[in-house]
Amino acid sequence: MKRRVAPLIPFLVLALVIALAPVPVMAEPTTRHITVTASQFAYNPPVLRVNRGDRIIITLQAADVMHGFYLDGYGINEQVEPGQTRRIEFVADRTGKFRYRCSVSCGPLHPFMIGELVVEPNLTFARAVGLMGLAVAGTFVYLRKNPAAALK
Ligand SMILES: [Cu+2]
Repeated sequence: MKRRVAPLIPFLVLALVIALAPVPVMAEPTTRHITVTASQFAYNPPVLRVNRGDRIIITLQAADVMHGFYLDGYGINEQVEPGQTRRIEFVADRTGKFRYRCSVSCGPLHPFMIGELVVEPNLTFARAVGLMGLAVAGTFVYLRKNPAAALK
């Protein structure tokens, strides 16, 4: 019995490591309400950090003149007049860095009006995939070393 279980020990140790590794960010998908203020010639905040799978609700407002919000990779292009707000809603389903830029010619430095959306991978999901892969590999190794077990 002892000898049969021995080849599984490395898998058990790895599984523990994956399951217990500290998570640097909250990985549960949530709804995030973010207010983005556009003014000549920047966005506040300039960088939005979210997790993959999050539902993002941006309230866009313009502080001075009319501005736009064009988000690369997500096909979002909205405009907002000063004094008004524009609601932008999407699910951050792609990991990576995406620029958002002004799509309304708002002044001489308009081309430099750029912000960045950072979508971090969902670590809970990565962890689940890792554990599943380990379980499959462990079963495979166990059955290779103990062909009799497969017949029982
Ligand atoms: Cu602008």
